[in-house]
Amino acid sequence: MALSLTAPELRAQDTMSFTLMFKEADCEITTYMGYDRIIPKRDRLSPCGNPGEPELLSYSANFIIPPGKVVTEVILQDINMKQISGTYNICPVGFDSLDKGGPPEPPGPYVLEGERFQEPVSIKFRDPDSSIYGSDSLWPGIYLSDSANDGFFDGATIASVVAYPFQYRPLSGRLYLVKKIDIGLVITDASVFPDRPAIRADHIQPLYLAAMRMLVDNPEDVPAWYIQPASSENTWDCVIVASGCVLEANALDPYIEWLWEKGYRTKVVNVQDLNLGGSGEILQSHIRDWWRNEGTSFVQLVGISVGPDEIPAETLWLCKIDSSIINAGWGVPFADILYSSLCDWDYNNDGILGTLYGTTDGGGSWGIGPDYKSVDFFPEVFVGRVPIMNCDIGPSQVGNWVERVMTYERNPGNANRLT
Ligand SMILES: [Ca+2]
Ligand SMILES: [Ca+2]
Repeated sequence: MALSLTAPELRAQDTMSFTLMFKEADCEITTYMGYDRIIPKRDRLSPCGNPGEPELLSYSANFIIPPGKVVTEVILQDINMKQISGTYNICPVGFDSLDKGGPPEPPGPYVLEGERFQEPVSIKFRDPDSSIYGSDSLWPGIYLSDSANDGFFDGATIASVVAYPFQYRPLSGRLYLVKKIDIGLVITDASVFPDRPAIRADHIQPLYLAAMRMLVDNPEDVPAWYIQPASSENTWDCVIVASGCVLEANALDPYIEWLWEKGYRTKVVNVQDLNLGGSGEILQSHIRDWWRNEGTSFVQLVGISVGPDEIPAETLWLCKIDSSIINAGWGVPFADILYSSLCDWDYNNDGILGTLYGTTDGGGSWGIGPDYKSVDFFPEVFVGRVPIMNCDIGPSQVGNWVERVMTYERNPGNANRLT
């Protein structure tokens, strides 16, 4: 989709052009409790809006751009829109609110599959926002986010832009589909060049290439802008991090042998040798080093944090949170994504990781948090965790886990593509 820009032709600042296409088959319009709902049928198309607003869909467009570049401006170049036949009473956002006067809903998709909503008694809609529903102005009336987020996937720079392919006139019930959006991304030199892996085993690299092609809307540009690691047979494809007591009990040995049998060169690391002192950031820096220099693509963490010498479980302030959510019993979630997407999760260096929204004091701010700027969700390595509790019973728990995993992997039934 990019125009004729190739590496030597890119100037310090330039505009790359892309086109997004949408069709009616990308969604399904259903009725529910007297409203019409647009159900997404395409990856990266999801419900959007704030409670009370018409629930339309947004599309997260990802574009690979040249390494060492950054997007400074997003330009809407052209659109082609058509009306969808019929008239619609689009439902307001707020299906899973606790009640009309309750706390804001916890983060999560507003659209869930049918069964959750089959008990109307427990469901109360947010009131439709009368200033929107009483108007015939085009909603949302914007077609693109006005800026792009730059993230990194395996050393490639991915610019993410939000597109709004549905537009709605509430009073007359007219619904429109944006069939085509032409987007210009103004790019310039970034202040940092992304980290990227030096080496990787031949049998693993196709996984990353396929993921990259699925991730972006301009897969034809992947060969030009994705610098693939050098082929190597001197890699640690898989790293297992476990507590010394688990390793001493040899409970993982059959699993490690199985990984080698499958062709994954597997390194085993005793977490006590890493001197983490309870810091997830230090563990992340080790994983980043393995990914960058040793060809590591898979990390299996065995154990949860029961002390400073164990594998840390960090809480990340990923979601919109305020005191009413905390009072309602919604805590700050534990998340291992910092071991997977190897970006800086503490941009403002306050020791609190992943403050993407809100404030860490439980105050009422709903704005973008200080760590938002440096975070992306594109994983550089595949990370799993076996949540065993402690050394007293850990080895036997690991033994059970190993037995189940190997039984499944050897006899996956209809799920063999997942192993
Ligand atoms: Ca990343
Ligand atoms: Ca922080």
